[in-house]
Amino acid sequence: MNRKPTLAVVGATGAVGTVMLQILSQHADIWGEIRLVASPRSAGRKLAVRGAEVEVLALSEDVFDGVDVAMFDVPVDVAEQWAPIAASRGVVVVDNSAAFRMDPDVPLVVPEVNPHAARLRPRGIVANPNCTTLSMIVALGALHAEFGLRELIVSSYQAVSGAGKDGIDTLRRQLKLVAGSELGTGPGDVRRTVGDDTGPFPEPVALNVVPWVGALREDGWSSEEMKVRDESRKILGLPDLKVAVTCVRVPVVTTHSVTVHARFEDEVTVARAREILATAPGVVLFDDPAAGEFPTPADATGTDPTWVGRLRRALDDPTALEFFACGDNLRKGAALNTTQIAELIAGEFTSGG
Ligand code: 2RA
Repeated sequence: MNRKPTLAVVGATGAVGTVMLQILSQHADIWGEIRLVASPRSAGRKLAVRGAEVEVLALSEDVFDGVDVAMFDVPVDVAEQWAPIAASRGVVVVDNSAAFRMDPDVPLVVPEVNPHAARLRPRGIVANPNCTTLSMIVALGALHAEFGLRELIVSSYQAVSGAGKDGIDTLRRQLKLVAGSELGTGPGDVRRTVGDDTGPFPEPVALNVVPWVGALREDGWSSEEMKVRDESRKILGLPDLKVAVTCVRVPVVTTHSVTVHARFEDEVTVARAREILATAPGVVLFDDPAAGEFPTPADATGTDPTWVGRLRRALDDPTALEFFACGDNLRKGAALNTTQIAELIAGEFTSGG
């Protein structure tokens, strides 16, 4: 087969779907038709992609006729129902929900780390990792390939857009309420001012940090922490990797950050780690504290790479590295990685592979 494949974007009107259309418009135009799909409520709307207005179609079985690859960004229950329907009609589904990530018959793919995994997809579905995993895994994968990862300790600093539009609206509403005040000096003063409606967060997020992301799992762990652990193990092919994660929400609109303590098989040097990160595809090493240079979400937002800084060897363990990484949770953390996977699969159509 050697033709331009047809792509469907399912969930085209959402926050991540919108970024997918921007990325498709910026990347090399490898697709034939691009079909936009959303819930019946959004059908009939027109959205711009590749410089043209395209009408949004309602999700149905027929909408997948003639489609080769579909990128899904929909809630878990919608993905659980519709991804297998699309796959049964011959479509390769690239799904950005948590529905299939840990299914042993569904590869979990980061094109810079394990692109080969996308070739073997017994269910016709490829999963895109969670945005927090994606904020570090490209850098970590490059270091693992050289040094052999043995243990991972991660703390996240997650943007409110990870909780969707409601998360962004909540932060903006709370920031208006606390702006220009003397709040943050007495116990409970922020909480009293923002009120009981804390949106999708369990505590006020303005002038605060909230050590909780996701739902409660066994023994006090959160679902988000379990995702980072399980997904890192699967992507790196290290099912027994020791992982400890603490996920924290911070008053940042876009771009998740993480601090990482990574322990490797043998002694590591910062010089070699710098070489690896400086040349790793998808990574930008921005690390010169003497010159005041390290990445922050304010600068990483809207960009594609994983930004890495504060690279040090652990003071008390010559086999371990410490670093800070951040990446746009809506781009590499969602729309970009999903699009990269779809483009990888598109190559099978255009190269006859
Ligand atoms: C969050 N990572 O930031 C989640 C979204 N998948 O809430």
